[in-house]
This record gives sequence, C-alpha cells and structure tokens, in this order.
Amino acid sequence: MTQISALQKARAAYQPKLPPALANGANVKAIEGAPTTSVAHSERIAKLFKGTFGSPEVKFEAGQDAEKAACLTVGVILSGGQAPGGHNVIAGLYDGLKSICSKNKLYGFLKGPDGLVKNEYVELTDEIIDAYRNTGGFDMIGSGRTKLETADQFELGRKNCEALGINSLVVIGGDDSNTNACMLAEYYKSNNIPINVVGCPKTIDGDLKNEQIEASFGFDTACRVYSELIGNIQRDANSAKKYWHFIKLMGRSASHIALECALQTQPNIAIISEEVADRKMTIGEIVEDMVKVITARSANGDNFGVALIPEGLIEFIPEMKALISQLNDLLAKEASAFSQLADQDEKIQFISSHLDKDSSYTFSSLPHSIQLQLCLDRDPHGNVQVSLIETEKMLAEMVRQRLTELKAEGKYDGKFSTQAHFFGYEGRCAAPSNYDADYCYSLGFTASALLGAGKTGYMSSVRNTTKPASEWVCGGIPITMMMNMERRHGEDKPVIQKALVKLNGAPFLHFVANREEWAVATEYVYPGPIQYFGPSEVCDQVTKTLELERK
Ligand code: FBP
Repeated sequence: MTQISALQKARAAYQPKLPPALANGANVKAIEGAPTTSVAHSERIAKLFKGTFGSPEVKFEAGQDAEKAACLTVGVILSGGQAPGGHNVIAGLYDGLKSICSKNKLYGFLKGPDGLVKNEYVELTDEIIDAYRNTGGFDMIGSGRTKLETADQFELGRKNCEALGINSLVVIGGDDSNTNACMLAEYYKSNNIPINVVGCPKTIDGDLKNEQIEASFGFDTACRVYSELIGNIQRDANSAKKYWHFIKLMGRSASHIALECALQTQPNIAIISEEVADRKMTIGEIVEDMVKVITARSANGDNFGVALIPEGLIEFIPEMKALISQLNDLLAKEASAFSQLADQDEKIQFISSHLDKDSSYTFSSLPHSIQLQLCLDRDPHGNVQVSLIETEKMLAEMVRQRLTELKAEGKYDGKFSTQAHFFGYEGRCAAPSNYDADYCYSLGFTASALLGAGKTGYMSSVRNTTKPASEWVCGGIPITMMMNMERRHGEDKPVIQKALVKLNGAPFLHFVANREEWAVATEYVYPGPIQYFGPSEVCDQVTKTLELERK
C-alpha cells in the first residue's frame, strides 16, 4: 500500500462543510427563478442553443421535491489544468448521488475528455473515493486538454455512455471546458438523447467567475501556496538585503493570481496585465516603471525587493500581442520550412525576415533566449505556452540594462543583483485549503442535486461563501447565461465570457491605493503556510479578492 503522510491521514477525516440546503443529502427542493438570457449577443446565442437557452436559475432549499429523482448513472470528467479540490468535487458528487439513491453509480472517465471519447473509465467505489478525500491533484482519474466540440466526439460519447447505462455527465473544467459541456448538453437535448450534462467551475487562474459564480475552485489554495512562498522570499530579501527577486506567477491570461498574491503579501512591485493593456504600455514603459521603484528604494539604501509578474503579461503588451499574433500565423503557415532549420540563429533570422517592420523591430529588441522561447511549439489550441516564456528573466535583464545606462549617466549608484523564480505547478496540486475543500465538496454535491432534478446545461453554483457555510446558498446557473460571442481562430464562437481583472473593481482599486507605499517602504506581509487545523480566523479565511469583491 502506498504510504501517506501524517497530514494526509489526519486530513482524510476532515468532513467538508455543506450549505444548509444539502444538510439532508441531495434530496432537495429545487426552486426555479425567471427565464434567463445571456450576458451579451443573446439573439445569436439563443439560435445556437435552442434547447438549453433561457432556462431558469435554480436554487436549492432543504426539503423534498414532489417527484422522486430517477436512478442516476453518472460519468465525471476532469478537464484542463489541475486545481486543488478536484477530488473533493468528485467526493461531493459521489456522496450526493448515494444520498439520492444508494444504487446510483459514478464512473470516472480517465485522462480528461479523451476518456469519454475513447471509452476509458473506472467505476468509482467507496474505497477509491475515501483514498482521495481532501487531497490535492487530479490523479484519481487524471485530466487532459482535449476539446470536446465535434458531433463525432459527441456521438462517440453517447455510444460509450449508453454502453455503461450513463444518463448524466459532470464536466469539471474552466471556461472553455464548460462552454464545451454546454455544447454537449445542447447536442444531446436537441437530438433527444437522454444524457444530461452539468459543469463545475475549476481553474487556479480565477477567471471563471461572474455575478452568479463567485469563484473558480483552486484559486484560493494556489494563491495561498504562492503567497506563502512570496512571503518567505520577502523575509529572505529583507534579511540579506542584497537581491531583487523577480517572481513570475501562473495565470495564462488574467492577472487575478498576481493581484491576490500582491494583496496578501504587499510586495514592492506587482504588474497587472489588464492595466498594461488598458494604458497601452510598451515594454520600455514597464521597465521604466520598475526602474523608478528600484532607484527610489536604492536611494534609501534598500538594494533589494520583490516584483510579481503575471504569467500572461507578454500577451497584454500591445506590441508583443501584435508580434505573437504574426508569429502564430507564420509558424502555422511555414511549419515545415521552419522545422527544417537546425540552427538557432537561422531560425531567428527566418522569423525576423518574415515579420512586418514593427514586429521585426520588437522581436529584435528582445533577449535571444526570449526570441527562441517565442518560437516554441504552440498548445493544442494554437496558443503560445506562456508558462514556458521566462518573462521574469527578460524583465530582470532589461531592467539591468537600463540601470547600467543610468549609472553611466551618474543618476544611480546602487547595486542590482537578481534572482528569478516561477511559481505555477507548485500550487496546482496542493492539498486544498478549508475553503477549497468545503467549496469543492459543495459544488460536487450540488451537481448531484442538479442531475437529480433532471437539469442539463447548468453549472453548479455555491454562493455567499464569504459567510460561514451555514449561510451558503447553492443551485444551478444555465451556462448559456454566461456566454457571449467571441472571435476565435477567425470565426465567431459562443464562449463563456472570461473574467479579467476589473480595473474599476474593489481588489484592483485597493491595490492601487496602497502600491506606492508598498513600493518604497518595506511593508511585507508573511502569510505562512496554509493551516488546516486550528482557529477559524486562521483556517477559514477567504481570498482578499473575494472579500473585497463581496464587501
Ligand atoms: P486551466 O485554465 O485549464 O485551469 O489551466 C490553467 C493553467 O494552470 C495556467 O495557469 C497555465 O498557463 C496553464 O494551465 C499551464 O498549462 P499546462 O498544464 O498544459 O502546462
């Protein structure tokens, strides 16, 4: 038997909290609201989702619906990047299904959406579920990034579900996976195929949230892990007083993670990509802003500091965005010619000669290592893999060059030594915080109640989570309600609107109100490790982002 740690053993006994509506299991009363519409482009979304558009919001209350839920055989899929708490969604779903009827079954499709299409699955049992309660990771059934979007895939899924007697699916994923879950729900409903589909909001990036969905799970734990590490580095920086630490933080696109970590730790610099895009800043301007802080601290004798850099930054800098878009096209069109070039310099020369004047200039101004990283393979959706681009090293190098110029001009006489870090994978599989353990378990349990109520095309929702669980409210939100049309790969597509950092939102405004002071003074906060046992004010905190958003 695999050995487990003392913490894992103790944590296995933790009983996640549930909203009061679910206190007697998933045999609940479903209260339906008014018909809904989508966040934008409702006419076009309505045409594309004739079967599921306009469904009412659902809220659960303790009680029992007049009609007893039919027996359920459910398939669950983990989709996309790992996020702490995924196992608890499955545990909540399992317990919820068993509370409806002990004969209900749950299958886990293996390695993400591929499992559904290729018919790779495992039946989840008490023993399997118990081994994974309150643990991080997605290793119970694995995850994958295959997109479920074609009728062929939907048909294969139908065939495989029918063979197992599956009448419901739960897709645990981010905005794209939930968009696809909705397409799957629509396909089955409009073709009278009796398989209902429900989604759960997952991603450490925190960008699947809106009026109805308070948070995507995993964000809380991942930010706490990164903030602990940042705090430790800040304490080291403040002890040795000799390094500037450039820390890149995961988050493919939105800067929620960087912002939350800044709010938790009060670093000297935190770049927020959405602000960079809004102010149309060039790389030179970003570097100049950083240099201002570094020279101001140096004038006080502080030649050390901490700078947080969001992973997705480069795609928000207008000149880099234009360059990346040209590179994406170029690398797709000229893939075979490019792959035949063995020499790095030849590759860079080839790229430079095929770009337009502006992009070629931007490309040539980048450090050699970054030029090569920008030419690496794209992900399955054709996107640059931002986690592979060392923006933190690029900025450290550019800042160093600028400080050298200032030194030569006699405008700076400090010392500048750097350390670069990337925090990403460290946080994605951490043991879920109490918040994520409770939230995820409730999301899964709620998903079972939605399936029990015969709902399809819904996302499981648990709200009021800044309050104690005894005040949480759970239900379902029609996924079409979160959709708008967006241009993707040259085509208009219905997608769940991604939540970027709002520049007029309370979390960002709080940061702006404090950042100048945090820049020059050393006002670091050291959050320490996640606490699983102990006083509630230590163990049951919510993120600063959520606290400020819901105030
Ligand atoms: P999801 O959106 O699927 O949750 O994944 C988010 C993420 O963790 C990003 O923060 C990161 O850029 C990306 O996944 C890394 O992807 P991969 O795991 O394929 O390296």
